[in-house]
Amino acid sequence: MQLIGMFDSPYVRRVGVSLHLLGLPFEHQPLSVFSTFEAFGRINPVVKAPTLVCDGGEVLMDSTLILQWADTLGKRRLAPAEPAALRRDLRLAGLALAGCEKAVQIVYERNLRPAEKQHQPWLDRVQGQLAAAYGALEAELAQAPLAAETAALTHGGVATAVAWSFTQLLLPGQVRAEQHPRIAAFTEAAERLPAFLACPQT
Ligand SMILES: N[C@@H](CCC(=O)N[C@@H](CS)C(=O)NCC(=O)O)C(=O)O
Repeated sequence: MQLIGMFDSPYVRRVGVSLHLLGLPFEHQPLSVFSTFEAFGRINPVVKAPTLVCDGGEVLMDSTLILQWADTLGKRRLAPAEPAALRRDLRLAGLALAGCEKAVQIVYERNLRPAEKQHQPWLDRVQGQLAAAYGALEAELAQAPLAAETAALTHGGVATAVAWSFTQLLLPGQVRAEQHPRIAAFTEAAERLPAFLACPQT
């Protein structure tokens, strides 16, 4: 299978890290949705990263949907089987993905829209949502910590670490590590694991 997209996207990175954890070999094509739009479009005309080209040629997109399928192929699963554990993991993943989405929206607003067309009320709203997502995620980890161990990682843990690393890299100072010590410490440890090292975001 081929994973299309760059690891500077938290969604692409989430899929790459997860494929490593699942022990599923893949070819990585680091095409950009911006600088190589046309080449990307020849593989997936919707130009969404991540895109996964399956061995049979089918083209999947959206990290959560790709991982739903990949989870059926590996020797292990990253989605917990037990309902209460799954519910919590989905809550963590949902908060982390909201963090990704809001961080991406801020980056796009600042980098893609001309300065005179930027709309501060929209930015204020998105920044509030970003803070809410990470505040709730930190509260979840205060209730029950995540283990940064290869065998223990789930979708929620992978999403938490890639979201935090992405947000810190692209929006330094926007969401402060001192106020989110559990997310920061978990991410620092997760980033040292082989699956994360295999998918560097820079
Ligand atoms: N919900 C999607 C979000 C994917 C996404 O927004 N990817 C960005 C790159 S970070 C993208 O494809 N942007 C180009 C575009 O939307 O035109 C997922 O989980 O995969």
